[in-house]
Amino acid sequence: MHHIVVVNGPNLNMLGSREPSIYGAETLEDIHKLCDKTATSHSIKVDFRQSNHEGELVTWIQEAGRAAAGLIINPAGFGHTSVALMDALLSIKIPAIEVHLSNIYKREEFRHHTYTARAVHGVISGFGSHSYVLAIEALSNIFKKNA
Ligand code: CA2
Repeated sequence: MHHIVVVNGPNLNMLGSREPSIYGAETLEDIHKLCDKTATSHSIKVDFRQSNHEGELVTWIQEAGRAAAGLIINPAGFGHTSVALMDALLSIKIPAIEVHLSNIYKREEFRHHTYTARAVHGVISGFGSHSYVLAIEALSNIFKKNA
């Protein structure tokens, strides 16, 4: 069984409480459950995490690089600002996929660029919680190809 880490960045713990028109009505716990269900159907085990602290996110990316088969990251606001998260992602060899709930290219211009996108296999943006489902499926395909 492959083991993946799903890392969620700042403010995503607030999902479901505000801005449902942009981010949907689901809570982060709902997304956690959806990831567990999707991963199980692909024989993948998920370690699902959220932090508001950049350094903690860097540590989790490094740990995933040592211990997991793949990484999914919603860097949230840090994607647009953090060279440190980009460097952490560049330092790991496992496939990593960046996800966003909203379509960042349809929103304010400052959201169109993420540093993290330079360091990941691919980016999935704009499908709400289904972005996470698509990312798990993409990792599953990569694992099968590399088997
Ligand atoms: O669309 C996404 O997933 C984002 O990563 C979400 C980030 C935003 O900064 C990115 O540009 C796109 C924001 C996450 C904060 O979500 C909240 C949800 C409810 C209430 C407050 C914040």
